Amino acid sequence: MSFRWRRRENMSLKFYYDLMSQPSRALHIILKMSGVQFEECPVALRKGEHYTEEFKQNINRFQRVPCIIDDGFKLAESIAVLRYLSAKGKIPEYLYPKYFVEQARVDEFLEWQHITLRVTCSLYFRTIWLDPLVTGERPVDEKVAKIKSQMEANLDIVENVWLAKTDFLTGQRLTVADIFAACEIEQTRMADYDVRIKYPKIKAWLKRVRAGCSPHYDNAHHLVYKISGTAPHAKL
Ligand SMILES: N[C@@H](CCC(=O)N[C@@H](CS)C(=O)NCC(=O)O)C(=O)O
Repeated sequence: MSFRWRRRENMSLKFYYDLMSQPSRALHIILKMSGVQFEECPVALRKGEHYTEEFKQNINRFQRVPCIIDDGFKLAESIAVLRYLSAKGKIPEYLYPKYFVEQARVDEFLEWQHITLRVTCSLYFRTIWLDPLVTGERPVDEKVAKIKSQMEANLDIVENVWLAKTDFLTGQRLTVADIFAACEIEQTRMADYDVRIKYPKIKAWLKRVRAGCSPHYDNAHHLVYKISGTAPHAKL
């Protein structure tokens, strides 16, 4: 195992992440807000560090981030990590409720977002920003239009359903649902998409989420802000 990932063997929770990854940022913010002691193990996806045999064998067999190793227990999938840490009493109840009815509402969002908001926002980001960077080729206009409309169909649902009556996605208080969603939506900044223009409720909600997670939100997003050329306050 590389020296970088072996620095502090005595720290029982190791968190592997890349701040360019949406679920990595969400978990990073949640861990910081929860006051969990953990070893920071950054993984540079752009350098392919997750494709090494070492990463596959010793860290995550799926070769993705985020993931953790807790006292030798390896776990991938951001939502599984969240639930595991919550079951261990590491996540405060206000972020991930323990009462089953309230928890079910947050879970409803976490289950909904995977193949809706997450898939379409990340596809937009990949098509407009990542793929052209890798291939040197401009995306086809028709493809961009289609992907944008698929993404906006889900942003419409966030605006008109999840945020229809409440300040946050699952009620009047910030939970992990808001943090996961905001990190997905922020990713589109790097592809020059400004969600705030068309979606006033999302715009106001993002402001609330950022304030509620301060200073961890900006710390986790510093790369996103830098790449997108928008200062954290820009257009907010
Ligand atoms: N469902 C997973 C998604 C993990 C995922 O897609 N991670 C991406 C970064 S956002 C990754 O590691 N990609 C590396 C690759 O596909 O090569 C989760 O929520 O943790």
